[in-house]
Amino acid sequence: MSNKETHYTDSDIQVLEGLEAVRKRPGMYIGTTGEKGLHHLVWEIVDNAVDEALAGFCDDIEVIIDKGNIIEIRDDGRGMPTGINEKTGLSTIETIFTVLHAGGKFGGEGYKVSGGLHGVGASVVNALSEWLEVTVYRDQKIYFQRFENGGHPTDSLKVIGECEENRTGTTVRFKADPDIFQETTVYNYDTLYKRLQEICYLNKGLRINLYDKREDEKSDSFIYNGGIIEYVQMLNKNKTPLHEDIVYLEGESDGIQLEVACQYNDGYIPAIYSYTNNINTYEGGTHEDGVKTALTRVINNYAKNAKIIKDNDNSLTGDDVREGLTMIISCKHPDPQFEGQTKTKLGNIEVRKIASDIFGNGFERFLLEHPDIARLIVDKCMTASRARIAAKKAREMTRKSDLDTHVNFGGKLVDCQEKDPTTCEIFLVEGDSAGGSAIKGRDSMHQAILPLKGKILNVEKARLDKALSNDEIRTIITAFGTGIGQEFDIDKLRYDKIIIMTDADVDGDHIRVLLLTLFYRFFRQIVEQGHVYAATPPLYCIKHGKTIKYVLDDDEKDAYIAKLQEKNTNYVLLRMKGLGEMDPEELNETTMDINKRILRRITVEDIIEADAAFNKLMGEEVEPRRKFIEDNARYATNLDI
Ligand code: TSJ
Repeated sequence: MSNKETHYTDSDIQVLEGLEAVRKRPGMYIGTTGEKGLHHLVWEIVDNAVDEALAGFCDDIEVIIDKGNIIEIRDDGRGMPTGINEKTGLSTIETIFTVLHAGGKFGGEGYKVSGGLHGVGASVVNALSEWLEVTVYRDQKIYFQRFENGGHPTDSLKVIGECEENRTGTTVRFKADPDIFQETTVYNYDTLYKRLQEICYLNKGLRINLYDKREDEKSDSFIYNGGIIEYVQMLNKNKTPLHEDIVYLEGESDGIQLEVACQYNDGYIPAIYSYTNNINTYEGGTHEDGVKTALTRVINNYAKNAKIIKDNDNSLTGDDVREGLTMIISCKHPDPQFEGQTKTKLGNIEVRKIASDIFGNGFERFLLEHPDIARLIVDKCMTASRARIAAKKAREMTRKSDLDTHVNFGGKLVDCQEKDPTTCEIFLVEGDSAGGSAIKGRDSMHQAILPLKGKILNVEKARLDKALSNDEIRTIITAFGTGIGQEFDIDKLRYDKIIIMTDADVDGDHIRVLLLTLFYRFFRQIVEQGHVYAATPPLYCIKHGKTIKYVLDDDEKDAYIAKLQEKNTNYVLLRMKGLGEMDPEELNETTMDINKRILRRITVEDIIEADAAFNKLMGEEVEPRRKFIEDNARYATNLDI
């Protein structure tokens, strides 16, 4: 045996040990081996093609879900380098696919602006695949290599044909290993759609085509020449913008790029989304802080210089200037530090000043150059400020009277006997008749009932001070015990669980969304700390013999009945009409009994999504509403929030 061969064998063993480590602990590399981890494989490969596009060498990326849940990703870039890597003695391509963390070192100059959550790359995907094939079109040749069983090459990189001179690019095709992804190897078209669309919004001019070649063939093509400007337009599509022109600012400093697009609408909830290297920095960070600080500073300065606010007036607060603001912040950083619980908070301290300067200077100029828009924005912030001050007064009033006498319960709240909040629950129940049944059917020691009459006021559409003069809302605030705004104190929450109990129909969904909007505005922490739930009343009751089975939806009903039919069991199917029509025992059994009921915990993201979904449904525009209802026909009576 020659030295060379011995050496090759050694490195080969080393290589496979690396990939074996990935297969032993996949979670360390892709987070989970569930559905999320499965899709992570796609992002890792797509990121490489996006990098090639951002380097300016590729226009089109195709993402194909093939029959059998095989993924194929193609780009028309330069084609991966086909030479030999000195360190490993293997081809560069084989190195990238078999050496852990090789991507960065062999990826050429220039920083990667995409980069996956863990930045682990192609070798991890290879390790977790039943098989993977790479084809490179370059120098009029077609190169090919195949790997099997978690990354074992079946042969070295080979030329398998010739191609036209102008044909270049890289294609990667792989099948996720079902031994690793035991939960599922089925890709979700919507998940790919949403993320690929987001990537295209964040990178103007980049085209990504998505194809589904499984049973129901479909395809979509994403390209946004306006980039994040079009992203903001899309987010505000079903809202009423305050001004037509979208504010767009960009700049670069020390290799750090920043882009911001924003537009105010006539609502009150801010929608500010920030990204770094195409990754949603959900927990914010220095880029977001810098921009927010500059926004508050610039608007205050403008308003003072224009003598709209006087020197001794109160300044506008951050909350005042963000009401109804839709904003996308996109930072591209050569060496991002991600922090926070979910590693989605940008930590690089130098970014704060860069972001503040780029946005601040640009936004100041924008206001000076667009005095009409500036006036609208400042007026809106002033209204927010006045409402905040009025609300504070109203709040103080609410607090005083309520704490003393509980008069504002107005006899509506039927409280529980227990005073220890950790074992108490409050049900917010749609309608008096359901409220009546809930009162009779409850566990009066631990369960309080607050019946709500019809639709509560939409706090998204109403001013704060008006919202606070609304009886229903005051009762809710008083019942919770926490106070709101600056007086808010989560430790005073009188119930561990706040349970929204509405019918499984469009009206019920609407009431739930209105309540959630209220919570989002006044009691965000209650939602964030997981105290808010939706009760899930059953849609059907199936009786057979002495058994009574409640089921939540049509799928569950069909499955249950199919089983009964298999066994030739007779049954009676009853559709549960509404909460109001259930007697107290039924209501208790199906929706309230802590041992039998099903509760869904509601998160802040749920609220944002539900709010967007409902805006579409309730919007004036017929087209988006029709499309939304068609797309979601299955959920029309049970919005998934
Ligand atoms: F990494 C990978 F295999 F997963 C992958 C890489 C998957 C896909 C779909 C595309 C790519 C990829 C890599 N597309 N384009 C590139 N480009 C390069 O690797 C490349 C090409 C030429 C040069 C050069 O300096 O000539 C440098 C690089 C990094």
